[in-house]
Amino acid sequence: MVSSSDPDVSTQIIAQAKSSGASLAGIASIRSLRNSPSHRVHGKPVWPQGAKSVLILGLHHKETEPELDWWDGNKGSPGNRRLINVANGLIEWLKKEFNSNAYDLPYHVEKGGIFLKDAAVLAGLGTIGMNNLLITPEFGARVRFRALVVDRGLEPTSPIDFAPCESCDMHCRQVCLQKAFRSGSYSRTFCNEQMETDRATRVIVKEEKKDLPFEYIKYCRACELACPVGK
Ligand code: B12
Repeated sequence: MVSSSDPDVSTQIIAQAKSSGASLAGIASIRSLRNSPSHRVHGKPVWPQGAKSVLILGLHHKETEPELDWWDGNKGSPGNRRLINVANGLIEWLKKEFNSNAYDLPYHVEKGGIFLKDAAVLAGLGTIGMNNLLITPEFGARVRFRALVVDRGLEPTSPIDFAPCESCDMHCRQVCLQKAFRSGSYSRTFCNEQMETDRATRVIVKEEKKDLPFEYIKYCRACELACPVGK
């Protein structure tokens, strides 16, 4: 019989996630996530009953496909909807293959979601960079995340030894329109001012295009797109 923490099970799950459309996937234990910096400092979500593992999915948001990132209020953005579809397919697959229950977590922490960057670090997808974003070896910071919790103790994928910012002259910080790193670390308040400007200058389109709404917000990605990793 295959044990649920068998590394082979985790390998199969990650392979299935990638073949369903995720660019990256990894696994962390709920126990490690409960103790991660953001969950320790900013309160603990109410985890679905029986949750033992987190499956974190990443989608590459290529610079050449900016529309993946445009927010329209209909479950976020086209990229987020893609991730939701991958997550829903995996929920069915996990039930069928391993008789495991999995739940797709909301995006927002205040609605029961988790801190996705913490989960991605713990699952070994990358490291927190000088732009305050999760930097992956493959795609730099140009990745968006979604998470599922699973009611089985799956073998985690471990954090990686990856420090790309050590030898970088921090283009990410130089391009920030709000100088949000002026104190030497990331300021949520200054960054959020840009997000508010972006909301106020939302795009209203006249012509309908596939999977794109009439109105959407192009949130700033300057610190993300300036990152040379994975280019
Ligand atoms: C609220 C929010 C915002 C707010 C506030 C951001 C903030 N960092 O405080 C605003 C609106 C300003 C914002 C802006 C942006 N956001 Co935002 N945001 C979120 C959201 C919903 C929650 C993040 C949060 O509140 N974190 C808590 C704060 C305190 O954490 P923090 O500043 O990141 O610092 C923590 C980590 O660095 C961590 N940490 C540090 N070192 C280590 C080491 C280890 C081992 C571990 C485990 C953790 C860890 O501990 C710190 C303290 O808690 C997440 C989605 C989610 N559910 O997670 C997306 C998310 C973080 N945002 C994302 C993005 C892309 C952006 C923007 C580029 C805008 C855009 N185009 O989407 C900017 C970039 C800002 C930046 N440079 O950080 C992505 C990040 C992807 C990535 N590659 O990292 C996320 C994950 C959403 C997604 N779709 O995947 N965001």
